[in-house]
Amino acid sequence: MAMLSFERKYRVRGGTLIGGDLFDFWVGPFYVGFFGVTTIFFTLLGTLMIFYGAALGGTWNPWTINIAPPDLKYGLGLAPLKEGGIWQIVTVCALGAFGSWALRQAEISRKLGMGYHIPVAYGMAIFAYFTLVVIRPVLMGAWGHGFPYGILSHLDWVSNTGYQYLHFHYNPAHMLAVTFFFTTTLALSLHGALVLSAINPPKGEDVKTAEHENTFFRDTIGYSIGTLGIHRLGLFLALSAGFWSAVCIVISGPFWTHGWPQWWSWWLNLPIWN
Ligand code: UQ2
Repeated sequence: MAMLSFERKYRVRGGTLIGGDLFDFWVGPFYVGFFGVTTIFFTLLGTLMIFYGAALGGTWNPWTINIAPPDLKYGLGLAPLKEGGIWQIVTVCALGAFGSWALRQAEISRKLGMGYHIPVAYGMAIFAYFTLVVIRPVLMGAWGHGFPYGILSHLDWVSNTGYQYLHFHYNPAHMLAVTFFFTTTLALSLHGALVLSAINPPKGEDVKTAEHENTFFRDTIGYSIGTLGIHRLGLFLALSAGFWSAVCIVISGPFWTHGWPQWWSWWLNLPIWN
């Protein structure tokens, strides 16, 4: 990408969290920074370990490649490389890369004098992954409770883990997470459709304004949340989906060991039915 005339204004020095101006430069369109370097380091090492694990696994079929966590007998200790140790290194690299990426987003936000909404939002996705591969395995006493890295194998893990609790859709936090995921798609489809309908008219017609957008929703449902409000709502819905996903898996095992349908016996046991 060519150096644009306005780039000079936005390519400002400083705002780094660590390393001063050591890596405070751009390569082509990309900001580097200390955390750009650590992102590349963890990504390369993690990817190499995945290829090493795949080479040991006896298949190069992308669907069936599997990097499995250690056996439960290794508890919270380090496992030999070929018995889950690769999974442990890949997990450390993944968290190192995701964390570095979030901090790089924070540095760029500081440079531009923006809020930290983007790293905070991305942090919710990291938190959900961290819950799956660190918080829950630690609470349950073994790294073997983490999920395997593979396209089909992680699906099998989700299915098996769900059936361990008989019917995962009775998990109240899972219900909340699913509801937030669906509501996110509803809000984004409303928003995307509304914006395109207003600002992408047929050739020769005028672009419509935010007043048209407000009026559409006031006419249809008597309420418009507004052009800023829809983005606040969208961020809230999406973050809530990630948050309740993390909650619904971390309570399964560490805080509830029966089937999820049984959890609802509190309802059947209410004294009001007497
Ligand atoms: C809106 C608005 C936008 C929008 C959308 C709405 C002008 C461009 C989509 C309408 C959204 C409402 C009424 C909230 C719906 C609630 C849920 C939980 C989906 O008013 O302002 O800005 O994009």
